[in-house]
Amino acid sequence: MAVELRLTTSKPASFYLRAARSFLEGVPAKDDKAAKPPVDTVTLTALGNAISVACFIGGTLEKEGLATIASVRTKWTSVAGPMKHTPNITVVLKRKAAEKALSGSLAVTNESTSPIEGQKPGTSGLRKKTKVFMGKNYLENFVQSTFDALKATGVPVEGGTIVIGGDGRYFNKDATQLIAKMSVANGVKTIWMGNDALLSTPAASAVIRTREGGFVPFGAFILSASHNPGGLDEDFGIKFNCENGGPAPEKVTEKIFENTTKISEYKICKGFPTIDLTTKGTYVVEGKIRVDVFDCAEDHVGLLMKVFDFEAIKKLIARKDFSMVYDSMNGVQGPYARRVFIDELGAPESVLMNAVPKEDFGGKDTPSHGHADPNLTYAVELVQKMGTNKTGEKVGSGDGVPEFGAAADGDADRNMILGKQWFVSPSDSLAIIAANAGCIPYFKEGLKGCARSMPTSGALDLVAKKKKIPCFVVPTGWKFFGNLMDSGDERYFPDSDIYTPFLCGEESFGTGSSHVREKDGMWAVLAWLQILASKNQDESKPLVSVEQITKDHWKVYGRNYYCRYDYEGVSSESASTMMKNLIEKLPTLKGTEMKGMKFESAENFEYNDPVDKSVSSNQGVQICFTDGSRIIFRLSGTGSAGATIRLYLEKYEKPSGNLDLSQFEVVKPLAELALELSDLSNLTGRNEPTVIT
Ligand code: VG1
Ligand code: CO
Repeated sequence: MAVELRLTTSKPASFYLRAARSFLEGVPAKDDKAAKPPVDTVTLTALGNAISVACFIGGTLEKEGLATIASVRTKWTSVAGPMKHTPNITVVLKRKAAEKALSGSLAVTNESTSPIEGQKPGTSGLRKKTKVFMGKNYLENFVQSTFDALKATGVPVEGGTIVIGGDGRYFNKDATQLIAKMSVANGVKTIWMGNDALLSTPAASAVIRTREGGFVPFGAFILSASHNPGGLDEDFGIKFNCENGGPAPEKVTEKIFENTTKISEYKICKGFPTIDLTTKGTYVVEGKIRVDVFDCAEDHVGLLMKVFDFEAIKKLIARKDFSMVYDSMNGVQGPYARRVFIDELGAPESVLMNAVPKEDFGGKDTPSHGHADPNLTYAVELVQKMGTNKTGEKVGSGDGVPEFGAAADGDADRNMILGKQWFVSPSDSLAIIAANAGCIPYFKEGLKGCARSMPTSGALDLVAKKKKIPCFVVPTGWKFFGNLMDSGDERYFPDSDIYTPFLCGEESFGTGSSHVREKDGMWAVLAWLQILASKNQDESKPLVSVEQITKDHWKVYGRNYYCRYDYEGVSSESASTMMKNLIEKLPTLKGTEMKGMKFESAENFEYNDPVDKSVSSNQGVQICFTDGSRIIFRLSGTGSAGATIRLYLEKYEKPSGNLDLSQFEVVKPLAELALELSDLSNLTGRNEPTVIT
């Protein structure tokens, strides 16, 4: 456990000393109060005159032998008032009794290696078959190439702190230990790891941004292939997140890739001990390298408790007419779900489904076939429980069906939202959260900006327009939201306009905000629960359901009927040919007609980042029609073999129009047009998509 104590001059130093001491020693049970276990890390932060208090407490507790001062950092922070800036100190204390001395050798060896083809990171890191990753030097080459790229761009790797963790899939633990050995060889002094080598993607981001006062690590290696099945014969992946907690931007991933094509040696401390990840605490290796193993959920859940009003959500959950289930799909989310729903919100155990992380996410014999992918196709168990079929239509009478259901993917950055016999499409979910943002404490001053990926439906744009806030359209992949969320931040873009607090999302079941720099599956679920809580404060009135909230939204904004077809496992050659032909055709389309539909525009999407002015081209083919409909083609960047073509279809219906049709039926004519235009079936040999979401 870790806690932060914010020291002020309004209370005497002795008060804080007692508080710090009782955290480090723990408190025995007394009367009806349960015992509090000791806390391993106490972070003291102080401004101005309180700085001396922090030094006094740190010094005293170290002298007493209760704690070690692990680090002292000073910086200038901006404050309101005439001073504008004030000095700030962060003193990190580690409980002495939780420190374990470990021996080993810190000798560095340079192992020779040679480039391995195909190490180009995709939409979200590098993903390949697990056996490929386990092959000689594969992981080593990528990790060393990353360190080299960081060092070349001035990132303080030497003496720095790194975070390592993953989604718990097969090879996660071994990879974590290997990266630890390589990190030390590359000059890292402190390693932070979640227990059992677990860290969800949003949690890794939260650890970077908040642990020990925030922004201590220079980055994180996250071991995940997201929802791709795990196992020896399935997929593995790795991505690097930077010191802002967000996925490495293209300029970094390009440098990493370039390094992988030239690498000749990697550094490793072969004698660095294997760390026991099952026991939380601090390991001090040879008196020099600190390894902190901490509860994977504590930082993330701590942050979420500041973003949301947990008390209000607790009341909703306690309502007799409210019930919910949450499917962690045997990915990394289980421990987080337990902490949030059971420990903090007081929900019954029955809320949790598949809450034990497994190396194969349950494997082939489970209803999801090991695809920890929260959508109508793969989250079979949850979808059944919620009384719908895989096209989101109502099945059965609805008796006994919970009011709310949700799921996460393998690395817990995705979410699916369901009501009783009701599916909320991710694009709608994003728009509905935007429309109701005011009930979330983090947004109470109002949203300053929002964004969606290009293929995500335009439902968000309609809300932004009404609220008069900027709405950006970025390429697919969370890394493109990063600069917008760092806008106006003194560390990165002090002179840009400020768009935070910021809300963003993708059609691919990803939603999040500027509280971290990753999409956040738990955040989206809590956002929905907060909305439900705010609409259901009076227990004597009937429950306002998820279905009702969605329909009310459509009545105001209209409905963006939306659907995505995936053609998985097609040959890379045929997929590129199709895209190439399509791109060539684009300039001839505007103003012409096909199947009674008139082309309004046709482009190969290019993004001009408004914050750092970088340009990303070739981000998908977007074709718009005069009636407001859209079709988009792009190639997936997350597969581990072959190619996946994604076809996105959208048709807008005004508030006065028919809002109650099936989205899958409404977009069918658009799909037919798209298939004819692209000649997809002839070129790839595919008539039907493999997955429809
Ligand atoms: C897919 C989604 C994209 C998402 C990415 C990573 O990418 O379409 O929206 O950001 O996965 O999500 P692609 O290139 O396959 O379309 V995750 O949860 O897989 O890390
Ligand atoms: Co994911």
